[in-house]
Amino acid sequence: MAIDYSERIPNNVRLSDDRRLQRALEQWQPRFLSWWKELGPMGFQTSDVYLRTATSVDAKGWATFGYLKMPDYRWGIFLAEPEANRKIGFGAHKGEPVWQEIPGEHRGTLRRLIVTQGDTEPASVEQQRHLGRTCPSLYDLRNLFQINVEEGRHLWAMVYLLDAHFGRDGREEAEAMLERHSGSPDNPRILGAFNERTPDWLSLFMFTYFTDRDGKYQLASLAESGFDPLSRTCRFMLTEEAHHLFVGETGVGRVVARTCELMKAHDTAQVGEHGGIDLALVQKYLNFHYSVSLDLFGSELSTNAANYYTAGLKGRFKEADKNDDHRLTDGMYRVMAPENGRIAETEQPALLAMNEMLRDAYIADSARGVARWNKIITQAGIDFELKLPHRGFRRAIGNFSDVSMTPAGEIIPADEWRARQSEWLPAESEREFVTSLMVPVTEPGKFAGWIAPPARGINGNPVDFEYVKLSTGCFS
Ligand code: BYC
Ligand code: FE
Ligand code: FE
Repeated sequence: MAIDYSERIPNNVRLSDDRRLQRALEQWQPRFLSWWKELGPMGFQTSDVYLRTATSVDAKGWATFGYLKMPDYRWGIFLAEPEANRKIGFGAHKGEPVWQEIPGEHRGTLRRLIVTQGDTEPASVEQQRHLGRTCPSLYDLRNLFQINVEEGRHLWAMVYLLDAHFGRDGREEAEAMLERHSGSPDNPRILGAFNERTPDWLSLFMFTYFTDRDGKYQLASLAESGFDPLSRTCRFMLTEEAHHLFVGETGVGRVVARTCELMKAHDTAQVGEHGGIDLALVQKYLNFHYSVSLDLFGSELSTNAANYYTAGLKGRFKEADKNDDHRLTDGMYRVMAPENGRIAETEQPALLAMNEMLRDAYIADSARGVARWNKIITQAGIDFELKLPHRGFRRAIGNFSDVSMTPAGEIIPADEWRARQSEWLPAESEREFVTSLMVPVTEPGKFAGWIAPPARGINGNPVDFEYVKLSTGCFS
């Protein structure tokens, strides 16, 4: 179904047939826009940005590219096409027709899931709001803003579900989504990673590689939902997510490539004085972002997660590909936990281990990009390997939250860990160094000295295309 752009809120859900819902969303829209002005990207609101906009919802060919000022982006409500006769694929209701309305007994649970998902979207925009001022190129600036407007739209996607299916409670939740703020001491965002800072572009690339990847896995699990409107909205969100992950993977890859180039040119591993970021420091950023992102999967053993699955609300990643009964009432799953100073593997009821299953899929996926970064290093003839730290490293949630672990997986006393943490995590002085490299580069086709240019531009355009037409005062 095509998206109707003639309406105030573009949509493919026949919003004009539902006056109550339309009114609720139209009341929320100005609040969203004032939030965007106040806590969205700083500056650049009057610049023309080369953005893609969704024009239909099929996986391929939905995008139209053109210059837009960010506040004119048409945030709207786009659900993937319904699947005829879709059946619930897992849990106690497996085989029953999917729900178009929420069964009363699952209302509270589903609301909580939708709110948790929705909360992350504006949080990430808040976290990234000041980065435009230090963009390494117009190409990167455009990618940042593309991600920001789409995360804004992901919030719309969840607010639509809340307004359409949860009545008054839903409207209250929709407002609360604009009241919690990333890092706020009194009213923070719900999940840990979304209250961390994203102070520089290396952090942004790590965030979009590791934290947006949690988004991919969570959205894919929610796309399996028996609640069909949630499934359809997540399916479309996933098509947007692919670009966020691309920005992360290629962003880190370009930093690595530039560092290797400087290492060879100057015959040293310490490229700092030549304006690059040492591979050892890239590793520390990786350790930080990977560990906060692993926490986003929740505890290894979770009755919440078991209930989500049994109720048919949240499935596994690619549920249909799994070769089992899709109920898991008597399956087992291998889960790790610290035990007497070592890491023990135990067999646990699969239903309780849903979070760990998803985390395992995420870890395998995360490793693939790291391998590609390492290929850049080997091809440069350099002897260095980036590594994912052990899953128990620096965890705040779950089995490992009570132990202090090195990236290699050794459990050590807490005071030793504190004394040694600058071996594994960026020290304040290292963060300051990275910040000092963040000077804006805004000439088309030019790139900051700490990052290599991308292999190609966006939508078939050259790398030196003017991806953002800067307006006067956009940096102030
Ligand atoms: N920080 O039973 P447990 C994205 C809480 S990212 C703080 O193990 P459960 C995006 C938990 O809420 C995708 N608190 O948790 C990326 C619970 O609280 P209560 C976001 C945490 O429910 C980049 C307690 O600890 N989507 O889209 O099994 C840019 C016990 O935990 C954390 C979703 O998360 C944490 N990290 O699983 C933009 C999907 N972890 O009940 C966007 C929806 C756990 O004691 N959410 N807690 O108050 C879920 O599926 C589940 O809520 C979770 C947690 C997987 C997050
Ligand atoms: Fe998102
Ligand atoms: Fe994203």
